[in-house]
Amino acid sequence: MPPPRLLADGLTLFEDVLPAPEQRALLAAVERWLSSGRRGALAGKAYQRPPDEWLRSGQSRETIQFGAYVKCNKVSHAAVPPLPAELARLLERLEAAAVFTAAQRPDSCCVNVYEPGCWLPPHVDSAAFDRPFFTLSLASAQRVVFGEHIGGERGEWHGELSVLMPEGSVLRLDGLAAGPWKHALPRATRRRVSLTFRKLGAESRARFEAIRQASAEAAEARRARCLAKKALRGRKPRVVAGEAGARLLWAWTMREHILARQSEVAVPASPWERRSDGAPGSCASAE
Ligand SMILES: O=C(O)CCC(=O)C(=O)O
Repeated sequence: MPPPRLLADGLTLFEDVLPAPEQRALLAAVERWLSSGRRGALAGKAYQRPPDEWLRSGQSRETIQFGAYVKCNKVSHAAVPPLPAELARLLERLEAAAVFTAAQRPDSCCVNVYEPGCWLPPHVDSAAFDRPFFTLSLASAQRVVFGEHIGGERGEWHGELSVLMPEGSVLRLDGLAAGPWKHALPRATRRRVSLTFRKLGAESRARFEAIRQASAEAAEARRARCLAKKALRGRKPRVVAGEAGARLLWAWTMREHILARQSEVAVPASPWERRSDGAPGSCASAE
């Protein structure tokens, strides 16, 4: 691996980090995730396709997100799967190659799939992510434009610096290069896949965890109330695991108990005795 090249403040290019056979293996994994995502088989919001309107103009790309969910450069608590084994192994390799230190090790990845003509507008990555962050390039070598002011429109960008990202290379963004400098992706000339690795800041991670936990508890409580209502209406209970199951069993047992007590204390129904004048009353043997 050649020595890293410092291109500007905080901007470092690591070339030939991943040999060709490993690039192919990673691309094959991306294709598997992509086809699962397209048929709705990836958990949570892991797979995202840009709106048709954006696709028509070439803006954006298909994404698969692990570890953190980002939409329009905003990070939210929405659930996505954790980093898969393939990416955990890749991170070990990048750490061994001194692309980052153990303390900087990313915990999320956005896999970007750009078809020819796709581009990204100038932006600074969300401040919810620690610096530095890293992008591994696969499938074709494309450019990224950096600058405090990036001019142009719809994928025709110009700025202070234009960097070619070869296949198998990693670009590390830190310092000025990670903000306030922006970066933008010009229209891809060929299909390109990139993996952006970032570490969610501790404060954001704790906040998102707390939101997820509270909403899981609220959903569980709603489910338990719903099951209990059904049981009290006399629906036969199914065996349900966990707290919801225990509540359901309790509701059903209470219902059975109340019904049993009712039948013990109720006076058996008897036909009214008939009076001799035919009116309901005292004498049953009128005929
Ligand atoms: O694909 C790349 O090289 C960069 C992607 C990017 O800027 C982003 O996901 O915010």
